[in-house]
Amino acid sequence: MRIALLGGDGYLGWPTAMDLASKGHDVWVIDNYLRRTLAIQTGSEPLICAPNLQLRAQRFREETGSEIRVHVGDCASFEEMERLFRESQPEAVIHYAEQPSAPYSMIGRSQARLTLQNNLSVTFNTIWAVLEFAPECHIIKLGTMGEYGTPNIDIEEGWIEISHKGRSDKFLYPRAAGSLYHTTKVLDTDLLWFYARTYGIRVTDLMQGPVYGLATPQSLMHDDLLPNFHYDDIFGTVLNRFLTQAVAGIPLTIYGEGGQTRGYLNLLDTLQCINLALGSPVQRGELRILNQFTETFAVTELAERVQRAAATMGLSVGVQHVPNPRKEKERHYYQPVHTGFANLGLRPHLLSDEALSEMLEIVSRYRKDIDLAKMLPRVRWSSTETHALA
Ligand code: USQ
Repeated sequence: MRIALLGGDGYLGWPTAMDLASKGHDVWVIDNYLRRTLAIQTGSEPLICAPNLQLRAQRFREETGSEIRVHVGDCASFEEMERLFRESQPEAVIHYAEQPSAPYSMIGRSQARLTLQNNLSVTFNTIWAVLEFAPECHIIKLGTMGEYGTPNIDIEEGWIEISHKGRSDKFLYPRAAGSLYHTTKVLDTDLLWFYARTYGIRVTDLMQGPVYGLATPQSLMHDDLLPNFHYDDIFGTVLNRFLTQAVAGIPLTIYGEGGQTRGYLNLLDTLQCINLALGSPVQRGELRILNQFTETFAVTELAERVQRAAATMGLSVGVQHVPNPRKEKERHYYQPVHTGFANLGLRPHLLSDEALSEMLEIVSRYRKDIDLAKMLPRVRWSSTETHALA
């Protein structure tokens, strides 16, 4: 297939580009390095500093003989999207090109505005580029499990039947996001649903949980091909942070009680899910929503797993309960359905001790680059207080 991949420099974007190109697809990536810029501005540089996209694509070609076409450009500019779509004539577009950090979106007004404008503009431009230049194109959009929040009832897969005063209808499952970043994903879903039901675009919206891991068949070929790996409080996701903290020998930073439960998945399963979504395009006018995770864990359970795996490598790791900087429930019911991908054939890579040890070993290679100043949370979910970072 001809595939346009928006946000191809990211933690998920680059491994996805390599995976699809290795499978013989024609892959065009576009990225404006927004996350790299924001990471520098907030002192949140990744542990593994990846070369730029051209150099990565060149290294990938040397290692595999496969091509990834690179555009450095901003998807929030419609002209850039028009150029990409005219050139690539995509049969599918994978939209990852968003400001991805909940803490970043909560620093202050300008960060909130950037998150809102960037994320909504890119989704809007994706929709219009499809309408104008590739109307049959399947949009595969990265949403988040965080759109649903943590309701006290089971979370369905995108939609819910509601009976009310003797009548019933099907609606988008209620959303209650916990950060401005997550709220932009809720707004994206509403935009996509409007354009699907009104203009007949085809959309798969992926409600993904926090992702962990580094190793894919291509990323292991050369250190230049590893994904960006963040462990800081702003761009690092919780398990990647715990792995790095374990290697650095500092206690794992559990926010509050640690009963916060989320649906997690291995980077390898993100790749599988994208392939499954690509291989099962939806009808014109359909918005398919798939819950994309393989297992649920409370933060305390993740910490215990990391401690256990670290112990097998001779690392003795403690935990610290730091005051929770976020507004979120620390003990709650959490029962999300996730049968959609299982029915499409997903074979999960579960969080085994072996998987954790492999990740710990890769992170250990970069131990000397770990900056302990990046461990404690700097952004609080608090009213209009001015943050040092703002
Ligand atoms: N947490 C800790 N200690 C830490 C870091 C986080 O206890 O050192 C807790 C958080 O309070 C939260 C949970 O771990 O309850 C998950 O936090 P996270 O930073 O791993 O994930 P989150 O901010 O929700 O965002 C990440 C990605 C985002 C994606 C989302 C999926 O950055 O792009 O959309 O995971 S989900 O969480 O399902 O919404």
